[in-house]
Formats: sequence, structure tokens, C-alpha cells
Amino acid sequence: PQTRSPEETHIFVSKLPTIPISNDIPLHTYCFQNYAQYPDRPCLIVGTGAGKSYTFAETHLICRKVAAGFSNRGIKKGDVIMVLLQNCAEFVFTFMGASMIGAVTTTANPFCTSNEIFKQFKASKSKMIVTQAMYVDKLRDTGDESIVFGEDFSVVTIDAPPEGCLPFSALSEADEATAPEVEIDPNDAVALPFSSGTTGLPKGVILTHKSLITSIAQQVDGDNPNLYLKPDDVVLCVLPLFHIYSLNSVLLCSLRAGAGVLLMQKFEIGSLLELIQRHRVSVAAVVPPLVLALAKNPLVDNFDLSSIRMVLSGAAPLGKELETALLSRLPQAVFGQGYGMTEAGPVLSMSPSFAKQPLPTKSGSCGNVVRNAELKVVDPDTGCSLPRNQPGEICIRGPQIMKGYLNDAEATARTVDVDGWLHTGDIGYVDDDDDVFIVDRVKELIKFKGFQVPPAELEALLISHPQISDAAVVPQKDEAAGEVPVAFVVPSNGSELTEEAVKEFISKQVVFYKRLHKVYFVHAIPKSPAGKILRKDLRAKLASAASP
Ligand code: 4UU
Repeated sequence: PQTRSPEETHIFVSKLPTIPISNDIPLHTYCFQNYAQYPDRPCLIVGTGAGKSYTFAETHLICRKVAAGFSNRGIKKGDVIMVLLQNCAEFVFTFMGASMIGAVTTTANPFCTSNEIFKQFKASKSKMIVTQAMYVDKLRDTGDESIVFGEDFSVVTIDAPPEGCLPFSALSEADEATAPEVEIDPNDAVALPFSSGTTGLPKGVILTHKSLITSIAQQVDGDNPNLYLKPDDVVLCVLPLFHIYSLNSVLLCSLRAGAGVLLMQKFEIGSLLELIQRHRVSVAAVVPPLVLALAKNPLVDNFDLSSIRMVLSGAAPLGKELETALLSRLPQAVFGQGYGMTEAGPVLSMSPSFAKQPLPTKSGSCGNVVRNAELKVVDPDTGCSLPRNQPGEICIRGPQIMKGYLNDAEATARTVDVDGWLHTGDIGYVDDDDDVFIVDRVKELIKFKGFQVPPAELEALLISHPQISDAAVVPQKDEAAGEVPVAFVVPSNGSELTEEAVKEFISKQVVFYKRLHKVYFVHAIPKSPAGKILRKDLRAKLASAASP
């Protein structure tokens, strides 16, 4: 076979010039680097309740107190804290406070089941969980005798602590002067989100101080930032901070740029519109289902949304029709997409229409590759890089990508090759104007409203059922959610299993977005000679028939 020389590699870079990035300092230092110039500006605005807000100076101080509080409670450099919270100010204090003592935050969805939470808890070896009282019952039974609530880990609640828990004040009222001085290496982990990547079960994604700083800088630094956030911006934070999109592109980017963040606990269209109007939200980071709501919900006409100047959509594909519909509702706004993947730090490409000196990009495109990074498109069969306009697997290289998966060298090696290219499992191309288009996904991952649904996790649960002998889970297109998981199930001999019973068996064990929407009983799961599920065949089967 022909080997290609490096000169033949088609590499795409940003149209924006490369910039110097100070990624050799700790993340918290970088994010708060300029705040002394605007200490009294609002930093965090709490959307729920009385609408409390924290200035940059207050936010910075509370983070330092929490750092001291962690240290007083025995949390040390390298320890992992699990944050099990909806969006709230304490999420920010915990994440930044942990960074300040060199600890690592693993973020989890509070709607997850006990089983899901403890899988992540164990894999990450968390020492403490910061949560809300209403989720504590899920934490009492750890499902493992060797891990005892309150003994092997402590639980802190941001509201009145139930029995055996500490109040958040145990952290936030510590004397900031007692926080230890720690040496932080740029390659130390700071965030540990979980993602299933291109295959298999959820894995800890090690994001270091250096990777996150690089990613933030690629978005908001430089004379002509790609994502231009102004000091008087109010940035909507309705997407969950436990997902890297919101954590990085909304929270961390705003902190760095000095913009205010409006924290909303969860998406509800009425209160969302009310908050946008009341706080004059200027930048909205959304996902396609939210674009749908903003574009189509009749309630929108009752509110003044004229403050919105920028709408960023990402985490799942967005159709052109929806983009057009949204812009007819928000004619004053610039609309564009970002394309991210947890493992990529996460942003691979971003619309240049958000830049300080904006450049045009086409409808349906995910923008251009971020600066200080390289992108290539490879033929999935040969691995050769492809020129413009030819679809293939998108790969990204740069200091922003993950250090690797936690305790999983094999999965890391499968995802990041020896030359440092991260293979996304997404199929796309770069056109003549450097616009990136995503056209398909070859990895197993299913995305329900932008949430990750790893088929391998559902398949493992299905196979654990005594009356199921084999199973496969694949995405089915869905108008509202983008994709929903559906299962092909081979019942054991003589079983009288019903679709409802299978659905219920799963829904008891998983968070809402992983629930099965359909179960097809089949005689066998199509597999390759090596035993791999032929997902393409199953997907094709779904596409070609109403009842496969
Ligand atoms: C088509 O979804 C994310 C991160 C999204 C993100 C982050 C920062 C978007 C904008 C931003 O500024 O991460 P994961 O790991 O949950 O899912 C990654 C996968 C991608 O590999 C791709 O398949 O989600 C899909 N995806 C998209 N697909 C992400 N963004 C897009 C997009 N269009 N714009």
C-alpha cells in the first residue's frame, strides 16, 4: 500500500491569526486575570428566586473561601470533587474553588439515577459530593458495601443539609487566608466530565488547566476574538453546566471576558423568556430544541427579546429551516453554530460571525476551525487526509484537546493517535470558504436534545435482563429531540417479554433522556465476523421501514 508523506496531508487552520495563549498558568488565575479592572461588575446573576447577584470581586472571594473550605475538610491537590447540581452560583464557587487548590471537578447530572451516579463516582474516585438536599436520598445507598455514605465520602448541600450532610457554608465561610499555596502544573487535570466518546461506556475525560485555557482563549482572546463577549454582555446560562458546552463556552469564557452570566436552573420557556426580557440578555448559547422553542413557541411574541445580539447553537445538528425561523423572530441577532466534543476540549469550530470583526459563514455550517489548532478530514477506510469538499472523519489537533481518558489507555489510544490527532467519529467536510459542515456521525453515540446516550450502556442493561439473550441500541430520527434511542431485542427462548416491560426495565435504571422510545423484537442482531454490532444495518432498517 502507498504511504503518504506528511506534505500530502490537507490541514485546515483558522482564518483568524494565531495568537499567544498564556496556557502555562492555572485555570482560575487565567479566568480571573483581568477582574481587578472591573471588580464591581455583575459576574453571576441567579435567575431563580430573589435574583441575587454576585460581582466579580464577590465571586472571586467566595471561590477562594471555598478553596480554603475544601482544604480544611481534607481535600488535597489531585483529589476529585463531584458536583451534582443544576446551574447555580455554588456550582461556580465549587468548580473554581477546587481549581484553586489543584483539585479536580467531575460534573454529573443531578437527574441521573443512583446507579449512574455511583458508576461515575467510583470511576473518578471522588472524595466529596456537592449537591442539593433533594438529591441526597439517591446517595445513601451506594450499591457497594465498601463505600459508605458520610464515611468514605462527605456530602455538602447548597441548601438545608439533611442528616449526615454538611451545609455549603462549611466551605464558603472558611477563612480564605488559610487556603494552601499549591503548585499547579499546566498538565494537571482540573475538570473530569464523562463522555462515551466514539464507542463504549462513559469514561472520564481529563481536561487540564492547559487544555481548558487554550480552548477559552481560542474563543475569546486576541485582538479579534472568535466569540466576542463584551463587558456589558449578559450571557444566558440555561444549558446545564455539568455539560462541557455550557461550562466552557458560557461560564469560563464569560469569566475570562468579564461578561455577566445569567444562571437558570432549568429550561422552561415562560421563565426563560421572562428572564431574557428582565435581565436584557445579549448572548444566548442554546441547543437545537431550544432554537425550536424560540422559533416556534407562540409565547415568544409576548416578550421583548430585542436585547439578544448573538445566538450560538451547538451539541447537535441544526436544520437551515430552523435557523431561518429563528432569525425571523430575532431579526437583530447574529446566529451561528459551534461544533464541540467533550474530548476536544470541547470546541472544534465556531461561527466567525461572532468575531469582533465578523466574517460571513453559510447557513447550516458549524463555522471555521478555531485558531491555534489544526483540523483534517480523513477517509474512514484508508486514513488518508482528504481535500476540500470531500466528506470524511473530522480530526482535530492542538493543546486544547483532552490529556486522555481516565484509567483507559486503550480507549485513549483509539481516539487520539500517535501524531496527536483526535478522531471525532463525526463525518463532515470543509468547503472552499473554510466553512465546516457536519453531515453524519459514524460513532455509536446517540444524541437526545444534545444529551449523550451511549448505546453500550443500554445494551449492557438490556442483556442483564434474564429474558433477553441479545440486544442492540441505535438512534432513530425524531423531530423534537433530534434522535431517540430505540432497541432491537432478541428474547430468550419461550419468553413472553413485551415492549412495555422492556421499556420499563430500562427507564427505572436510567436518566430520562436514555429511555427507550421503541423496542423491536428480532431473531438475531446483525454482527460482523468479529462480533461487532452492525449498527449501520440497523439504522438503515429503521430508515427504510415504519416497522422494521
Ligand atoms: C452537529 O456536544 C458537545 C459539545 C458541544 C459544544 C461545545 C461548545 C458546542 C458548541 C460549543 O461552543 O459535546 P459532546 O461530547 O456531548 O458531544 C459531541 C458530539 C459531536 O462529536 C457531534 O457528533 O456532538 C455532536 N455535535 C454536533 N453535531 C456537537 N456539536 C454539533 C453541531 N452540529 N454543531
